[in-house]
Amino acid sequence: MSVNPAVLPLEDDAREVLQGLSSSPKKLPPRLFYDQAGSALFEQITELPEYYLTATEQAIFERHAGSMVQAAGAASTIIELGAGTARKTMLVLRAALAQHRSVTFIPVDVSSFALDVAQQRVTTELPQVTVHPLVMDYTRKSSTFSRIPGRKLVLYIGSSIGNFEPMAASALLRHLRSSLAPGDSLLLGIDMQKPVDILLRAYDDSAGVTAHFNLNILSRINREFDADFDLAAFQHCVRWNHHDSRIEMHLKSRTHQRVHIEALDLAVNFNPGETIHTENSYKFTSAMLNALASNAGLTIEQTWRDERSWFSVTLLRV
Ligand code: AVI
Repeated sequence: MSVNPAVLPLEDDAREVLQGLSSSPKKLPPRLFYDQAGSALFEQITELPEYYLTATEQAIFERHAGSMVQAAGAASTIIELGAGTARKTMLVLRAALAQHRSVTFIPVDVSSFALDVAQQRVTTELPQVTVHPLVMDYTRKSSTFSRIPGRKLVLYIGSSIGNFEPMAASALLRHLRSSLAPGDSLLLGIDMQKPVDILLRAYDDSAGVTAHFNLNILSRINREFDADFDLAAFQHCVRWNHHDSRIEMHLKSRTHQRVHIEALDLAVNFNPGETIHTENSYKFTSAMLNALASNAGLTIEQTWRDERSWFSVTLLRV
């Protein structure tokens, strides 16, 4: 492998791709999954029968959104980190409208496209809600929230926190806490530990959508960094890491190969079976959740679960 330092300074993505593919074992940042094709593939994943997360969390919201909003107290401003298709959010907003005279919804995302979709949906279905979209990378900056008036409820659902390593997850929540006021709260959706075969199937579905999602990260690097990854020469690979309580996704090289990444002036050699680690998805126990909350300085107020305790939504208080 050759690395030419003359290409520095680099943008964040470029720097992480360069460092990740130059390290051993090789890795790539999971945020690169979410280009337009990757976001569409992720939407497909959420509808797969094996990917129980979305439907299970949705059922928890269907049953308990009213109690969640009630437990959050006087919060009539709802901030959602990472705007999705807003299906679960609609349940929370409806419950909030039933309890408050006026409700403001602030979807936060790096993608203005995702925000447009969320805004469109909410204004069409719930015109009484005032929507103020915020284009922002909440993983780096959430201080803007302190300028928003009134009692706030932040939604961070869909197990998104599970894609961060424990230290980074605590740091993110700590940072979020410091941008909120005492009495504000956070609804956190997390995926719980469960039999390993169920976990493995959720990340290696029979239709191959997750494999496609994982390999799409290489298409993005080909396009954005002028690289020549041959997608057929890599295999989607899923592992349960018992020690760290996480599902890991990797891309395994099928052969001995050399990949060129022109924009980074980088050539990377792969041995047969060598992997690129692309994602961690942590699966929680109650003890892990307690540790996350206390490291972030947040108090666990109430938790709602499905009957199998596969997923949980916890209200944390600032
Ligand atoms: C976005 N995130 C919560 C998903 C997860 O389950 O960790 C990403 C994903 N990766 C593969 N399938 C879904």
